[in-house]
Amino acid sequence: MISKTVIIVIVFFSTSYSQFCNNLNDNDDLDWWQTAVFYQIYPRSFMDSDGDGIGDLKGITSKLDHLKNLGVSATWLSPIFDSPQVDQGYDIRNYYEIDKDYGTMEDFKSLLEAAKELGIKIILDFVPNHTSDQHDWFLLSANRTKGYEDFYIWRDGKDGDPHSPPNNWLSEFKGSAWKWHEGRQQYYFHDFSEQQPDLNYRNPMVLEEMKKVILFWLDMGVSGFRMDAVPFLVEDATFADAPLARGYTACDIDPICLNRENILKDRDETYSIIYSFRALVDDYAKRNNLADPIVIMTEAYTTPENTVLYYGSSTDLGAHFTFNFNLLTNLPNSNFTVDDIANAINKWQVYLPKGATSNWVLGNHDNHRVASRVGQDNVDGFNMLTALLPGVMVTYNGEEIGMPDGEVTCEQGKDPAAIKNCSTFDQTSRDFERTPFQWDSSKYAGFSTSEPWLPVGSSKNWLNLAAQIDVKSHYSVYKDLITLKKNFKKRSIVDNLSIIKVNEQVLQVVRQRDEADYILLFNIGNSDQTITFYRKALDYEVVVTSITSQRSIGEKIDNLITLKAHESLILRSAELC
Ligand SMILES: *[C@@H]1O[C@H](CO)[C@@H](O)[C@H](O)[C@H]1NC(C)=O
Ligand SMILES: *[C@@H]1O[C@H](CO)[C@@H](O)[C@H](O)[C@H]1NC(C)=O
Ligand SMILES: CC(=O)N[C@H]1CO[C@H](CO)[C@@H](O)[C@@H]1O
Ligand SMILES: CC(=O)N[C@H]1CO[C@H](CO)[C@@H](O)[C@@H]1O
Ligand SMILES: [Ca+2]
Ligand SMILES: [Ca+2]
Repeated sequence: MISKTVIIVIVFFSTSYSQFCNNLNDNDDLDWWQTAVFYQIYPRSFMDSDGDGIGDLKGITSKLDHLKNLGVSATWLSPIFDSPQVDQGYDIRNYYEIDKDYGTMEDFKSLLEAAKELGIKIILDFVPNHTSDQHDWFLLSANRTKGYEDFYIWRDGKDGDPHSPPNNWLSEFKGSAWKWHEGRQQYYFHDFSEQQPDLNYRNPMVLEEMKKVILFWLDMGVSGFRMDAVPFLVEDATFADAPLARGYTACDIDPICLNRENILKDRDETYSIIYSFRALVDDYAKRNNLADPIVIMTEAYTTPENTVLYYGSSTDLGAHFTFNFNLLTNLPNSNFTVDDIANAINKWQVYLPKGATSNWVLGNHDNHRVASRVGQDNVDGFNMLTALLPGVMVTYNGEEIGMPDGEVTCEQGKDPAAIKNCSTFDQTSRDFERTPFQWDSSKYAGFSTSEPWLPVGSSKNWLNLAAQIDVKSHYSVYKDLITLKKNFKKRSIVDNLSIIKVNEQVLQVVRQRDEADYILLFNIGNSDQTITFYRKALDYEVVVTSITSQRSIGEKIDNLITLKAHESLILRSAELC
């Protein structure tokens, strides 16, 4: 029986497949990024080449073969620019220099070159909302140097009182978003830490400067940008207090108690800025006759309605894609259900503009790792899900081997927002998902020869890349998935997706394409499940299996099937074209 919570999008075709097959054109591939796997590297924790305990660019270069072996198309690097590292590089002091922790400009050029040889594109993290308080622009603005006075958002205290912030706005990192500056005798605004003053995008010079930054790195040879925290680019110009969010009677620490929409975030001006960045990179690609487009991806934690605005329209193109965090935010702990997964997918599909490229994010350096959120045994099923769903797949480094969170105490912690208050560190810290990559089981997990900046997770003894190379493992499953995903590069006339709740424990995803039907069967629970599942074609065979599965590749699958606890499978119908 099908429960009423089932969300089904099933389309029955009256037309035969062979009719579509006739129209197939071998050369009609999608653009490289539309079916790409973007692998996020957190440079500080990926690979340390010089034994100072901090990951670096030479370390990344030395591990590019890992990315090549995985088959990923591109990697985006969390910020590598000169920074006091108050917020792990999201506080940039100089957009044109590599931070000394990570190496030199020469190291970066070598990385680009080596990556290019392997066919891996490099995407940089672009942080437009704020700089470090040690950036030259801020120093010049603070002493009112001509031309820089309004580079940041400066205000007098309320009613001229230097001890009273201009209004009730709160920082994402808690507490007032205003910081008194002794030198300038004014407050400045900061959405994140007080060492990250917000740039003033109402000043056209700021936008011009940021465009120069983009062009500089394009000239260097990068393939695109991931744009950080974009909903926060512009604030309300009247500086009126933000109203309390529904259900709150007071608000002075956590910004969640303020209704920030249209005041502190998600303002219309924000989208135009992204559209202007898109126009800039398109123009660059055109002027330089680049074979491949330069890609922009935006990071926006906001409502689905607002998220999709970053895509823009046919007249105002925006981001190539904007991160879809639904699978992250809808499944916050191991207590998730099949409905939660189905809702997370459908919620996104509903809002995705027609013709836009979809994308699926399972993790990043701001959220607990997949294995810790959904359970180690479900890692393969979730990787299968994001590989099978249409569009871009985004992987945070370590998720390909199913790394769980590491263990970090408040004293060892580095996350600025969390270490402020040790009593809530366990709930708020982002350090757990930032522990070093587990290359092997040695003392420092093959990451470094000395004590790493964050402790190595205890799971390295049984969970590390070396142990997964030649055996059936999360790693081998992930590689199989990327191989499978290459099938989706070709444009397909039919590309229909159905998300089906088979029962409380089993999710089915059907993707019907010209060449074949693909089916994911995913048992998220602890017990075996015998099911019958929706199928259109007659013959299905197994193409990818989870490590919890005992089935072999090529095995034919009957209508009636018993899935082991946490077993997940991708099936493929017989070749249709
Ligand atoms: C203002 O600050 C800049 C940067 O620190 C410095 O170079 C300049 O000399 C300062 N100007 C004045 C008038 O203090
Ligand atoms: C898990 O879900 C059940 C039922 O909805 C709920 O009672 C329980 O509190 C949840 N546990 C956690 C850890 O969220
Ligand atoms: C996922 C991500 O990159 N989050 C970043 C968003 O921006 C703030 C401020 O720059 C960072 O602290 C987060 O790490
Ligand atoms: C529900 C759905 O997405 N149906 C689509 C299935 O694929 C055909 C061909 O691409 C579309 O025309 C339908 O809209
Ligand atoms: Ca180092
Ligand atoms: Ca801002």
